[in-house]
Parts: sequence; C-alpha cells; structure tokens
Amino acid sequence: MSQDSPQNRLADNASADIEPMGPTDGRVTPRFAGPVSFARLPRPSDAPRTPDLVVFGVPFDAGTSYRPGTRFGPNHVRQSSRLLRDFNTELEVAPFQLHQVVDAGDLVVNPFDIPRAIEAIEEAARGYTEADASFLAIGGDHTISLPLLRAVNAKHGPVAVLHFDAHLDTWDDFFGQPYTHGTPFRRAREEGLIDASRSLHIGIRGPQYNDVDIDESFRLGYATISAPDYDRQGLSGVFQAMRERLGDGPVYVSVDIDVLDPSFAPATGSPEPGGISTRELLATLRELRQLEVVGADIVEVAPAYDHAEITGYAAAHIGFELLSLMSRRVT
Ligand SMILES: [Mn+2]
Repeated sequence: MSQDSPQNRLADNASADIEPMGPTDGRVTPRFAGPVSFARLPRPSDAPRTPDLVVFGVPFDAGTSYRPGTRFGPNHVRQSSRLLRDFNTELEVAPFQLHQVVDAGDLVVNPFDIPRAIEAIEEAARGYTEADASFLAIGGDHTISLPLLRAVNAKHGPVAVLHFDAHLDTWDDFFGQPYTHGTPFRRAREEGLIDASRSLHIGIRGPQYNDVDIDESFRLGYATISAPDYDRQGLSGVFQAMRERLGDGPVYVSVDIDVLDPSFAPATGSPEPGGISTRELLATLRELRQLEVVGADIVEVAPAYDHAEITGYAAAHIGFELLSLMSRRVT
C-alpha cells in the first residue's frame, strides 16, 4: 500500500450521520482472501467519511543497533491481523462500528537519512492529528516514537508516555548518533514533548551498560515498573502503580514488542529473556480504559525472526486493544 496525499486522506466529507465503513466481513469474504490491511479495514479513499482513527505503517529501521529488519514489520502485523473481529469483549466496545477507522498504508520515509526520515514521519503524523484523528503507528524501529510524539505534542501539549519495553531507550547516543532506536525518550524529554512526572517505563529487564543507566532515566523524570515487578507486586500492584503514575491527563502509549518475553515475541531485534506474557500485557493495557489515550505505536517487530506468526499475532491483538482504548475517547 502506498500513502494517500494528506488532502485525499482527510477530505472534509465527515458527517456523523454517515455510518462508518467497517472491515471486510469475514462471513462474506474469507479472512485469508483479498487485500491486506490492518484488521481488513478500508483505505481512507474507500471510507465514506473522514477518519476518526488512522492506522499507518512506518517501515523504517535505520536506527537499529542490533538485528535489523523492522522495515518489514507493518505488513507482517497486517497479515497477522486478518483474524481480528469487531467486538472487544473485555472493553465492551466495537471500535470499527463506533468510528471510522482506516488503514492509510505506509509512510514513505528515507531509509538512508535518519533526520529526513524523522521529519517526514512528524509531518505525516501532524497531518492526522491536526485533522482531529488519532493514530496507531506500526513500526519500524523505536526511532519513530520521537517524531510521533512531536506531532502529538503539537496537538495536545505535553502528554504522559506509557512506554512498554525491555529497554529504557533513554540513552544519550549510539556511536555518537543522537537519533536512534535507543534514544527517543531522552530526546522527547529534552524537547519538552512529554509530562515526565506522569511518564513511566514498564517491562524493563536484562543487563544494562552500567548502573548509571537506570539512574539517568530516573533523573530524566521517568518512573520504572520492571518485568520482575510483575512477580513482586502482582498484576493488581502493577496496575495500581501505573494508574497512580498516569493520573488523569492524556496518555501516549508506545509498545516495543520486546516487552514480551521472547517466547511470546521472538521476532524482534534485541530480545531479552524474562519478559511479560501477551496476556499480562493485554490485561495491563485494558487498565487504561478510563484514561484518555491520544495516540499509540507498536514498534520493533522484525518478521524474519518470527515463527508461525507468534509475534505478528501478538502485535495485531495489541493493536486492536489500543484502537479499542482510543475509540472510547473519540467523540
Ligand atoms: Mn524500544
């Protein structure tokens, strides 16, 4: 899929009277047939009204420090999302019936020039947020969260970042480079894009370069709920700590798929054993049901390392959960 122009994407044809176009019906056209889009959602040009929620891919992995390949992430997640159905049983919401949700295809980003790629991602994301659409971005490596947060900040001001990841991603640079997949949450803090007092990492684990890493993240203002905290505090303890930290304001959710244990998500570039399960992550996300989720990304899916689409299915369901949460706030 290629990207529609912003004008085509968000032509002013919205009317609350027009029913949204939902996904291709799996009871009419078999789920394994037909074109691939996230959850078999329509493209913007096929939808009868202006999108409320936009899914787009960001096939970019030039910021990767270890195993590359997340440039192929968006279409892998789309392929694994064919089985998603409409109704979210736990959140009791049918996002695709309630709102116009579309898959706008992939952004066109320069694979050799990171600063230009970041600019292009920010500009495209702003096109959606300025038109009052919320987005779910599918990466791509974690570099993309910085320009996505710039766009969200321009619309909503400083937001809380809820960052699911094995890694802090608050390092200063890699090999002297400031814009990489290990640095977005330091840059976002430096640029004043986020409300650090409400932001936190969840799922951190594994060896660090040294004991300064966690201290520096703390000094930047982030709180941390580690993967072992799921054992020490239990799910209810984690939920309570997360909700207290996030408070009531707008939240941006960034899910690095490596927050999951490699047994649940082998297809990623920097796997760390000892992660949380898919069920634990989905349960944690559902605890955001009362909050204002204004945007989200899923990053670091590198399909060449997947087995039987395990990682793809996990990412697809995380995406459905995030869209369900966002659909609860769209009016
Ligand atoms: Mn990350």
